[in-house]
Parts: sequence; C-alpha cells; structure tokens
Amino acid sequence: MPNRLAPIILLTGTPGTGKTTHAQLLAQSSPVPLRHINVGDLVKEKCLYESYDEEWQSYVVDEDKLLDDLEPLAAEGGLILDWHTCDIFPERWIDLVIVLRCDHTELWNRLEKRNYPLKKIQENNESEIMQTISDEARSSYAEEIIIELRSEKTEDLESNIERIVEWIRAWKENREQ
Ligand code: DAT
Repeated sequence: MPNRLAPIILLTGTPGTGKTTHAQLLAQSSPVPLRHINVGDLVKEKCLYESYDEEWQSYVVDEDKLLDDLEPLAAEGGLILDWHTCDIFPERWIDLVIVLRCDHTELWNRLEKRNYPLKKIQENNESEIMQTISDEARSSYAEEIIIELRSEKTEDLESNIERIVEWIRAWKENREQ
C-alpha cells in the first residue's frame, strides 16, 4: 500500500445519485485535507476528451490523457475522485470506493430537473436499476474497500458523511501506528 498522508476516495454512482453533493460536504468535514476533483469538470476544463457526442450530450473521454493528468495528484494522495466511471483508475491509487445508490423514481426526478434529454434519463435510470456501476466497482476493486450507500434523503447524506469521516479517522490511526 502506498505511503500517503491522506487517502484517495473514489466517490462513484450513476449521475444524479449525489456524488458532488457528498464530495463537497466530505471535503469540508474530513479530518485530513482532501481535494475534491470533479472528474467530469476536469475533463472539460483541460480538454481531456476525444470528441463530443451530440446524441448523448456527453464527452468521449481520452482515458490516457486523464490518467496522465491525475497521476501526480494521485502520487500525493488526499483526493476525492468524483465520477460516474469507476473502472479506469489503477487499483494502487484507490483506498476506498463509495458507490452511491438511489431509488430510480427519485433519480428520474433529479435528472429531469437537470434537463437531460429523455434518452439520457432513461439510460441512466436503467443503469441504476441494473446496478451497473456497483458491478463495475466490484469487478475493478477488492470487495473489502467498497462501501455502497443510499443517497435519497438529507439524513442519508449526513449519516453517509459521518460514516466516511469515521473511516478516514480509522485509516489515519492505522497509518500512525
Ligand atoms: P451527481 O454528482 O451524482 O450527479 P449531485 O450531487 O449533483 O449528483 O446531486 C443531484 C441532485 O440530487 C442535487 O440537486 C442534490 C440532490 N441530492 C443528492 N443527494 C441527495 C440526498 N442524499 N438527499 C437529498 N438530495 C440529494
């Protein structure tokens, strides 16, 4: 395990499940400094994509460029990687994987509010029902570093953050022994 001063937490889940909301609160609440990286925003800002898919209204990410860009940050640690794709990061980077889950009716409402095209709402909804991201996480990382959490209500958000903060404290204590 790499000798980092702060962990790297991959916060993943279907779009709309609450990754960015959790990441922002976690960055404020963490007992060790964690930098929130919204990977989708990073891809846009630094043009780390191959093309833009008009039909799906999304970027086709250049994964090599993205990983090269993140490598120096990952070497230092102390990151929250906020992204719906979870299977491209090297296992050695990731200390904890949080998969956020949401009831599909609630998710549909959230995505509608974002003015996503119907096709994109349907695709994401189906992906949540089929637990695609959860399966991807399980095929990419060790079972013991994955936590699946519900993100439907504000109380969920609060208890999830408490749980992750507890995990970070334990991670830190473990390192200091
Ligand atoms: P993501 O980053 O996964 O796309 P988000 O953090 O932008 O999702 O959240 C989408 C919307 O849902 C946003 O309006 C906040 C709301 N939301 C997310 N998690 C929630 C929760 N646990 N309780 C109440 N609202 C939540």
